[in-house]
Amino acid sequence: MINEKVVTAIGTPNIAFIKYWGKRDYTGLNTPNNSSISMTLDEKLSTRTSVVFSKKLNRDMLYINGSEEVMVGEKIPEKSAYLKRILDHMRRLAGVKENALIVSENSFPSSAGIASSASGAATLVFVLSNALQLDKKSREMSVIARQISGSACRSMFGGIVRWNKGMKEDGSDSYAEQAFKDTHWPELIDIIAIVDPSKKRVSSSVGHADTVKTSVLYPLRPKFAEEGIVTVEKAIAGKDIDALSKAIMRDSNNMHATMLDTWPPIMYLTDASKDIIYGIHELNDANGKRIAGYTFDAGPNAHIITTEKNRKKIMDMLSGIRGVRQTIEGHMGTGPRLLESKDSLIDEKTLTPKRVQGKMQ
Ligand code: 2P0
Repeated sequence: MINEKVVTAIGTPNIAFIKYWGKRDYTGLNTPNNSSISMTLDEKLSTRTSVVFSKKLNRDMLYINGSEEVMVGEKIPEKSAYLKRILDHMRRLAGVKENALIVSENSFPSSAGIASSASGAATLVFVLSNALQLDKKSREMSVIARQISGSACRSMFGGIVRWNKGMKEDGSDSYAEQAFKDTHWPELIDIIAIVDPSKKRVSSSVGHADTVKTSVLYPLRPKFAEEGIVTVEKAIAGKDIDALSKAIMRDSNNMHATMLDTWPPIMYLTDASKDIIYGIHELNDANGKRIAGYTFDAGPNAHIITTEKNRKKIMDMLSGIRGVRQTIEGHMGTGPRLLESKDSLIDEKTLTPKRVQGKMQ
């Protein structure tokens, strides 16, 4: 029997230092062609999710940022279909039959253009696992989160997280694990420079597939990425920002090169992104050693990885670049955690979201 209590959790995004681009499987397993490694960010950007399972609910209901997502019927959108599949899977594991009300909110500034899928999926799996009393180890939860969105598996842990690609066809050995605690290198920061908040032209899911299918450069990438992980782990162990910066810049450039080599080409970087790339190289040259590195996901916004003592130099450089609209400073995060009932997004008496369409309370 499920206890009909509302459970609430908070989770955060991550920024990959060595990136995931290209899958072995396109049936929803999201098994990657290479391992990846990332830094989980702190709660400045976060997802808060509440869930309740109850006999009183006559269907599953999911609200994201104040609006209801379609969870039933044939017209169910692809994203909701995945969520529904994961919900059903976790309910089966727990032997629970009751319907669920799930309410999720992102704290991301709507103008930020920062993907929230990893944060959202990781928080969802974490909160469901707790509400269903599944007593899952984070590693097992990462395997589930991976199936909603690959990069989400890395947000199941805090600190520096490695997602091992695994070998098995069923994906059971493709899990994330913590490589370094969040306390290992607290001075390491991610200055996010927003240059374009609009929705990307090519979705990651389509991009992953098209690059693997058509890029002649792509076959070189998995080995390069695996070597990059060794270099990144060594640099982080030694708190070596010079070596870390080089490894992440080369990996980002390598991934974006395979994107450009995709047919038809995928181009996420804009002129402002390129100005930041040149700006970082000039700054590093002027310092006689690397003090920062850039990395770009499937979009034009820059993540500049540096240490706190170099913050001002980076900010001064960014202030000279037209097209930088906003900067957000991210620190190392601790991974998802439960919140108290006062932070719940669900009214326990009426089993309804505390608000629909509007601002987070
Ligand atoms: C990453 N990205 O490692 C890389 C870098 C974008 C570039 O993971 O299809 O949204 O849901 O598994 O996780 C974006 O891809 O793709 C991504 P799906 P996902 O962070």
